[in-house]
Amino acid sequence: MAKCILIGAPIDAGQKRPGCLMGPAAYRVAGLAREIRDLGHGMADWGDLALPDLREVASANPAVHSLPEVVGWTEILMDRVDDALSEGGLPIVLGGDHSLALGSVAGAAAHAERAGRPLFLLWLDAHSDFHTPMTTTSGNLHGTPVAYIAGRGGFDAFPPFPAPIPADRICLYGIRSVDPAEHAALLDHDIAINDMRVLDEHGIVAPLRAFLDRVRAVNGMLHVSLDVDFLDPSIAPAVGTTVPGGTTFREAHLVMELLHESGLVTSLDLVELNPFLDDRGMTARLMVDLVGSLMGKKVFDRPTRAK
Ligand code: B3U
Ligand code: MN
Ligand code: MN
Repeated sequence: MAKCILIGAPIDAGQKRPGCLMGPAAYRVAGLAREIRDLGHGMADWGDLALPDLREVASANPAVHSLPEVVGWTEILMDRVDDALSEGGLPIVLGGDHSLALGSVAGAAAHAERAGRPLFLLWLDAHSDFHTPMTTTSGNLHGTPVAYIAGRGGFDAFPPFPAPIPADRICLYGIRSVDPAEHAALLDHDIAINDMRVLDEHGIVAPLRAFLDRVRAVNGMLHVSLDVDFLDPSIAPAVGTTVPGGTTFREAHLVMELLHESGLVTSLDLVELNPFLDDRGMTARLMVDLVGSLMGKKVFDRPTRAK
């Protein structure tokens, strides 16, 4: 059984639409802690983090906004996620927009480095989030974490990423929106890009199993970053950047069930939920249900498929 630790990260500085900072509260209202506890896991809620005092940091790209805030969140999240892992916990970071992953994955990487284990990253998202602060045209830093994690340049204002994750340990899954600058940079990196073309042809299971096999083969740690827009907007409307053609309810649950069966997940982000845009809490509830599947909820409890 896991010891889950909820870490609220009410951050919306990584994009421009207000509302994401209500995310942690919505997960609590939707019963996330109860869902986890009812499955027999340990559960601690560390409450919501507060933004530390901000430092002056300049951006060379005038489009970038809220850089001091995002740097501040990165520093605090890095420490807290590292702390949670050091206590033997499974940190679940409640966002907040996706810029929080700059800090959560950095914390997981710091811990993995000390533990002498390789860290892998599964990015469940419509977007590749592979901009640097120099290439983004929207100026929204929620579009940059994968580049930071992979060790790309342009992040001078941020703490140096502890042990960047080699491209072949990163798996993008559900991708259907990539900007030209991201596309060009991705061509230079050996990152597994499971866009919708790949998932439509091979199905949702095979590419994920292949990645999980690689994590297992080297006793890796696995950070999963789940962006609400991984899901189709018809079932998950509470997100600022809806992209049609996302994963269905059943596909998303299957992904979570496979992750549970793998036993490999060591940290998790839930990001981009904007409760202000939700329809009677349906997106918050779906995200909680998906965490349930990730933590072992089953319709029928058959012996785990040997793998
Ligand atoms: N690539 C675009 C759009 C985007 C990225 N991540 C989200 N949206 N959620 C950008 O602004 O960087
Ligand atoms: Mn994202
Ligand atoms: Mn996204």
